[in-house]
Amino acid sequence: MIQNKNAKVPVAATLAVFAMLAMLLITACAPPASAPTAGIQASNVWARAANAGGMAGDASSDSGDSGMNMAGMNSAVYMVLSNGSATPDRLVSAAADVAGAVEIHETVMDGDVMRMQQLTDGLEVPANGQVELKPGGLHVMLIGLTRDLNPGETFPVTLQFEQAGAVTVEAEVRQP
Ligand SMILES: [Cu+2]
Repeated sequence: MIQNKNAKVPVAATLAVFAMLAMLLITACAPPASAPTAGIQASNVWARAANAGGMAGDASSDSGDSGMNMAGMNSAVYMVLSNGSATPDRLVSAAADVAGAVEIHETVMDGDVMRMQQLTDGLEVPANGQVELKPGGLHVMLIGLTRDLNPGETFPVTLQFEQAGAVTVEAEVRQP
């Protein structure tokens, strides 16, 4: 009986530690493709499917009002940004290998015309709040695609926040 007692205490303690570690791991892994950094979580990250360009016979008569002269086509990344901290944060820039340039844009109505404009001061994510980037609204603009974005593929996007620092997420390509 004494042997049993001696053996039981450390086993129970070890099990408790294991259980705690397991819970921590499960918690940490629950939101896929999100940052380990405290505060900012990006969820439902997706990008609009697009061709990088160069399709013969497809004269793009799109009257570009932004004066972009990039060779490739554009796309955009959408997501929900959640800030779990008590401090407001700000998405200041973004980067992705699949595009020549990446900007933070908003879509505004200019009379009957939808226009996009760059948010040069970035995008605030309120304390304990969230911001949705979605078609027709806020988005991360991919300018001058360097390759096709085919539905089902994923690619990394690195988001730079004032407080949380760099947060890399996986964007899933979708045909909206
Ligand atoms: Cu845009």
